[in-house]
Amino acid sequence: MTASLVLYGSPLSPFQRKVEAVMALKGLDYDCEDVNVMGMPDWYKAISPLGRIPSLRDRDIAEDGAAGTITDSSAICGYLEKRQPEPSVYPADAFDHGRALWLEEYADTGLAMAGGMGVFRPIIFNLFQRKQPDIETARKTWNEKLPPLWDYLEHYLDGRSHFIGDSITIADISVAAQIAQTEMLAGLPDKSRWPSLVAHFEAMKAHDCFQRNNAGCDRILAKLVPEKYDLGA
Ligand SMILES: N[C@@H](CCC(=O)N[C@@H](CS)C(=O)NCC(=O)O)C(=O)O
Repeated sequence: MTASLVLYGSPLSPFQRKVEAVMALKGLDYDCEDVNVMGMPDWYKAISPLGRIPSLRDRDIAEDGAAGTITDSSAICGYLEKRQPEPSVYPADAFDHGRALWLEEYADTGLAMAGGMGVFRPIIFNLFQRKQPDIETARKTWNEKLPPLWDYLEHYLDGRSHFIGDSITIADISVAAQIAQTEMLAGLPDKSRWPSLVAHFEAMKAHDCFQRNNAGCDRILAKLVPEKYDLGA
């Protein structure tokens, strides 16, 4: 039986990971359809004019074409929250809501630019093209660009299990979705320097809401990256 919701993208996208976690947390069933980011088909460009994954289709709205679709992980998660309000992933308190949106943005831009463009792409995109992984760029990013980003999150958490309140919000999901992007290739930041962040990520990665995406990534990476890279200085 087909699900009402279809996610177009790839499990390896941290933005798809974020959306999958929100859908899983809300108990929403969904189908996945892969879209190749290195050669996007025209039918997909019509849905995502900026040429990005993921996009969501709600088959209850429309079965084909651009109708019934929403692109951009933040827009999709905002839609899902209205479509299936419980459990909520956005805090009810106005100020906390704003803070959650900020951390989502911090993850989607700060962590994504450094970890995605500076570690994930130089390794994986090269491997997909049967080239040597660009370890020098990845190592420089890991040692110079990522530590200040992790520092901010470590201070924000300050020993707590969640970024805001005591249940999972879009902030926890967005940060973990991006940390996963580097963890799958190079492991975790040093636990002695970033203990709260590492504990937070380990708990989030083990949570039910990430399991389907974890399995999807493992399937793709099993042959491509049999061992993690050591990017430490
Ligand atoms: N703001 C977008 C960002 C999505 C994004 O950058 N996706 C990447 C893959 S992880 C992509 O589609 N890149 C294609 C490209 O840059 O050509 C979101 O939240 O969904």
